[in-house]
Amino acid sequence: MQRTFTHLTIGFMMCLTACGGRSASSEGAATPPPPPEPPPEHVPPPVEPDPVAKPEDVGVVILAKVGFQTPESVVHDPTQDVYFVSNINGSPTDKDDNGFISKITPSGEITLKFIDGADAAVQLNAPKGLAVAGGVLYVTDIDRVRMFDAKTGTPRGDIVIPGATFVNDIAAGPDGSLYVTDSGFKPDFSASGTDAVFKITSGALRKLTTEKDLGHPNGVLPDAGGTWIVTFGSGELYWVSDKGKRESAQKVGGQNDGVVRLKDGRVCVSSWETSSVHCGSPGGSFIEVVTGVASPADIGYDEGRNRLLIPLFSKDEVILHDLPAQGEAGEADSGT
Ligand SMILES: [Ca+2]
Ligand SMILES: [Ca+2]
Repeated sequence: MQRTFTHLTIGFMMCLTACGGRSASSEGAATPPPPPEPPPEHVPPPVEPDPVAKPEDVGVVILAKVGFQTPESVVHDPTQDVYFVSNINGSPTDKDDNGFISKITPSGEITLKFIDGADAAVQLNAPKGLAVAGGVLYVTDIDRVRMFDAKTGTPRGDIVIPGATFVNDIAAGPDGSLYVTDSGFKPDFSASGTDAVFKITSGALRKLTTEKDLGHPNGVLPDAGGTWIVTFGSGELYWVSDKGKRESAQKVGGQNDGVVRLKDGRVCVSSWETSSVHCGSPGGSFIEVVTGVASPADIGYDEGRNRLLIPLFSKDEVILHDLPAQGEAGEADSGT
């Protein structure tokens, strides 16, 4: 495995130097800090023709071959102005305690194992959804939500979700409560029947809806009174109110994973089926704003920079993808 710290930029070169993040080895053993890496190399884009960039793009940075292992989610912590990346490292359902959380600065400097399951004090199996609220980094992990100090990475306990099989995304709502999905998968990805949307308020867990077939809910985007959900199974976007009512369902993409809201109000959904990020308004049409991104998992959004944060689950890469400024937005694509 190549250990070079590689910075691939397409389009406008925006990642500067100083990308001296540690490129720690992938197999997450309890290793001492690795010896200093050779100087970072800037290499031209290799043969891989990912057509993620378009001339209209302000900037696209691909963080590749830096040690990510099955990255599932990227979230922006606006307080510290850093991005966190969850790395499942292995199967999404294995309790192997080798998961880790990376920390990235907006210019691309990486602390690969900011939080590491290999540390004796840290339990992390298959970290997926991430949320930052009140100085706490929330991390979903198969059947629970783990909490860490967002500044230091120190563990702060966990919230068990009884019976859950595949706890996936998490996000904080405007009232400070947390919304969490269980995608309802067994290790072989057959249905476990535990599909659910939960709301956690002051540590108390409540199942929002008792409906059986929720289409394998994945990404969550809370708003006042409930949350938008995107589904991996049925390829939908729908709203679940705090009263448990499911409404406003529509098809978007397919095999949907993450969902964020842009500062211009549009909602963006990542789709494995189309290898794209689709943006639009619920109830209206959606267009592909970013294309050619294979296995785009739980996307994040840096509002200040109007930047999508896209983990490529199967490629061990993270893309920092600036969007066109407001007013000239969105039509950068044929929208097939
Ligand atoms: Ca793991
Ligand atoms: Ca997800």
